[in-house]
Amino acid sequence: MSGLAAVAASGLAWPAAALGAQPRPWEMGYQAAGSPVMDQVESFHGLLLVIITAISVFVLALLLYVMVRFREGRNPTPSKTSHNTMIEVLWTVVPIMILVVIAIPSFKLLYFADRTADAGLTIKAVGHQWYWSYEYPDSGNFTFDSRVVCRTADECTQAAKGGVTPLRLLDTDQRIVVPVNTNVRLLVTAVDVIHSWAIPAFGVKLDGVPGRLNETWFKAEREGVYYGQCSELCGVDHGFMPITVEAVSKEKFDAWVKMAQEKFDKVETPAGEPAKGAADKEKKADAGTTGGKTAETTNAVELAGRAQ
Ligand SMILES: [Cu+2]
Repeated sequence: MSGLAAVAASGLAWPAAALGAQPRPWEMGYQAAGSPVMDQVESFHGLLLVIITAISVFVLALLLYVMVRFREGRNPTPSKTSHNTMIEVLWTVVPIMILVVIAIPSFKLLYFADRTADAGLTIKAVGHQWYWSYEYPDSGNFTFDSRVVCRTADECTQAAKGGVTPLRLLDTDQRIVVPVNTNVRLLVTAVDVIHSWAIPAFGVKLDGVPGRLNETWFKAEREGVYYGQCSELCGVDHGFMPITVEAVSKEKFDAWVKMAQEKFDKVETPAGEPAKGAADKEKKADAGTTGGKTAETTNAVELAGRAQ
């Protein structure tokens, strides 16, 4: 594939997510972190795991000791003691100290994940029943829809391109493309019901609430494809509105933006009135005319899926 063709295909084809992150069968831990927030989520998780394990082992040991040492056979006349100042102070102060130890990194992480001061790019994600649309307000203000490619193993096999089969329920017909190692400000909203934009490897899970604009950020630390799904029950096709982010080099991203500015529609609706534009889009989508080729093929896939 020539360089230019590779650029044109970015966000469209489905090569394996070599360096990105995707769920794997029987995975027990997290997907490999791909953003600084997720790095911190992981280390916070590590701290909590140590604390809760220590507490559980300590309580279990106490229980076992009491069951053996103070059983009726060994301790026929129980003590009538009802107060012990020392131990009461201890079981008040020690848990407070544990909570403080947890609270400090917890609040640090909350504020760290909340927003970034220096964003190199802004993306707005809009949840719809049942797909996501995206806007790039500071890259030419274009917008596109992103729909699930295949719902069943058969559909995925049929949708294979160049010997690569798209991931079931995870790949989209149009990926979000971002430059690698760049802070991306992510704005999330919705037009109908509450959705939630989530990419596990970025440590991002943010509700899209109609009439509100929520903010968070991520920085893809390596090139590749990152997968996520809508994470708020939003209706019958909740499980069929995946999120796919492709992180590419800055040069590739600039070339993609140029292509995207020509290919995709401009955002027409003024800020603060997402519902109207979305309603028009829905009508167009029903007629099978939105967004040219990709929307048509996906609509066909969607209809096939519904018919089952
Ligand atoms: Cu949803």
